Amino acid sequence: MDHAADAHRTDLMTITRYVLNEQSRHPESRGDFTILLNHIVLGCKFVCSAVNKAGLAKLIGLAGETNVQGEEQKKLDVLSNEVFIKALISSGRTCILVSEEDEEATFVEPSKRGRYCVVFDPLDGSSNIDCGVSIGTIFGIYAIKDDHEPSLDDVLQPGKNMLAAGYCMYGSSCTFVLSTGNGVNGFTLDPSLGEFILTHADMKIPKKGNIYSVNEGNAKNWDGPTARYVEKCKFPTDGSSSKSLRYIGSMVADVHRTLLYGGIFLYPADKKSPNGKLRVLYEVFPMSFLMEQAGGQAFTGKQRALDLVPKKIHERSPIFLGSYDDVEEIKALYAAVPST
Ligand code: AFP
Repeated sequence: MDHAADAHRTDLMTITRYVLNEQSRHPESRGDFTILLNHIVLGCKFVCSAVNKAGLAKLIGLAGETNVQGEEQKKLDVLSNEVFIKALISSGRTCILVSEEDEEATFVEPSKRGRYCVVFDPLDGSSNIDCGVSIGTIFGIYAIKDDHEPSLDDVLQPGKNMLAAGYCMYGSSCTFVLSTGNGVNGFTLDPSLGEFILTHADMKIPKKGNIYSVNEGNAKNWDGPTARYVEKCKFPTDGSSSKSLRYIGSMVADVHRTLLYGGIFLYPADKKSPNGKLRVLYEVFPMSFLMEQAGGQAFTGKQRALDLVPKKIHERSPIFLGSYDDVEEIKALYAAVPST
């Protein structure tokens, strides 16, 4: 009997234990971050359970529909948003919340305030819910600058100032990927325990990949560098093999695959959407933070994505992220174009 392997299987590193271990490296820490993260994890467990039984519970459908009891049914993304907002406020550790679902930021009332700002998309990829494709929650965490009245400036900060970022993917298993600025770790929900267990320690993205991921239906509106890059993926001129195309249309799933297998994910600007589609605060920044922490890169077409300073909470930006070498190639193509 392999007692060493057995001990490994019985010594479970839960996400809470992992964050507590991290906390012990900061003697000044009071455990606030651990508490906040526990509330985010709770929200993810709720959404995971709701996504799993969505068909059964008739959660899928238009907001405002009524069920047989005459109660208003909520769309899964609306419901997820409510769960996260309530979980985050009740943590007592947040002061500003920015959600994809809410036009305005939520300022937590003074009696329940803490020092963290959370930017999040409670259920990204929701147009995929009805066909059972993987969807996810994305979040980023900032701390307020000093002891002052919180203001929007506390969240309109470059992504490099985030303290932590992550996502939870509701797929064939429920996977929580987290970085607190010290590498990237992946945890998988063990439904029998109700706990996220460390399954992907110190994730590193391959330096170069052979997959590109983009909505090619937008090709007629792309700019020159994006069009040239995708052409090179399909018809390489340096003797290398063509890359494979994989595109789910659900950012969490596309980025998760990119992180594990390598390659590049692109949501570029185009003639119809000069700023691309994806939102800076709760899509571009958290995913760029994770990519950099895993050894990859994230680029907007003009600059390092994490250097961007958003002016509005729902601002959009083009994004190219993934394996270091693949992003380097697209950077070179943009650098070759004289700026206008
Ligand atoms: P939905 O939430 O409307 O499904 O949008 C998902 C998303 O924001 C992101 O998860 C995808 O990467 C991207 O949009 C897909 O956009 P296209 O449908 O334009 O390819």
